[in-house]
Amino acid sequence: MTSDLSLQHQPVSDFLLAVPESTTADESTDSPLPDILSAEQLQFFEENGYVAGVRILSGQQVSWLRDELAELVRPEHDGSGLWHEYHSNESTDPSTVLFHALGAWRTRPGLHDLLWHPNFVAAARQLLGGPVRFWHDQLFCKPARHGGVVAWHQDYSYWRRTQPMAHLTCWIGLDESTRDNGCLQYVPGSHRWDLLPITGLAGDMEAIRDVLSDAQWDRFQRPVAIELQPGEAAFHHPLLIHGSYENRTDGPRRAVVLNVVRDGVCSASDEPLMQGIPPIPPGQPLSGRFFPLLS
Ligand SMILES: O=C(O)CCC(=O)C(=O)O
Repeated sequence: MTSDLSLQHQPVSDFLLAVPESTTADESTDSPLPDILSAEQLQFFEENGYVAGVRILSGQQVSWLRDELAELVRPEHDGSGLWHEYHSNESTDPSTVLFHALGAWRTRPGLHDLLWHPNFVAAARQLLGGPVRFWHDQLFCKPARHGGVVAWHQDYSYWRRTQPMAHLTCWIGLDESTRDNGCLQYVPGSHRWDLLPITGLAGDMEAIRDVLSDAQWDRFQRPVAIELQPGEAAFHHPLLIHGSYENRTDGPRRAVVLNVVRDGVCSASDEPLMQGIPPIPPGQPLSGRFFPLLS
């Protein structure tokens, strides 16, 4: 029987031992981890709302996570009671499939230890400008040939129950991600737009159009396709509009997403922040078993 790894706030396996060398390490700051993003990358994030092509995982680590994921997509897997959300197909169209689940770090050692990956934590700390606290993880998998879309959205539309907005998303590919297999697509600069309402995650790709001006919609004619090698990441701002098209290739498109906040972000809700965890009173900072401090 799988034990709940949310009780462990340090690595529990050898997953992190094979850490790839950072090519841009700058050890001149006094932060606990060396910086891995250059000043140019930070400036790019500021202007565009994202930075892509950041190496996080070694080849061995990619294989490790693929193996764990292969177990988790089977609905009857060991640990199936630990998820905050589990959708074998979140798509409204049964002929296209989007596997989407929250809570993987509780169920398998590699997916757990990934939270403490030094490359991830170092980059997140730079982008958030302070200590990094875990918010939640997500798995997004599109099977070969009939993988569904993730509709255009802003992440913070789903996260208003936490304030202030000091959140960050790290999308890590476990396959080569390409235009053909439904890689992430960004609308650069849209992180400067207002917060938009939720218009759906896995149905109509263009549902967001209803809440946009014509000038905003015009920007969707020029999205940027984020093509990545396995183990590379893209980080994005909580207001950046992003989505992804179908997977029409013969291979899967799998990704692990880590969502974090700057330490000090608070609950803004009387309700549980996620299914299966106790509520945190409004105004109280995220902390405790389900929200470990990572740096
Ligand atoms: O994996 C995808 O295609 C979408 C991921 C996403 O929406 C996110 O990381 O916020």
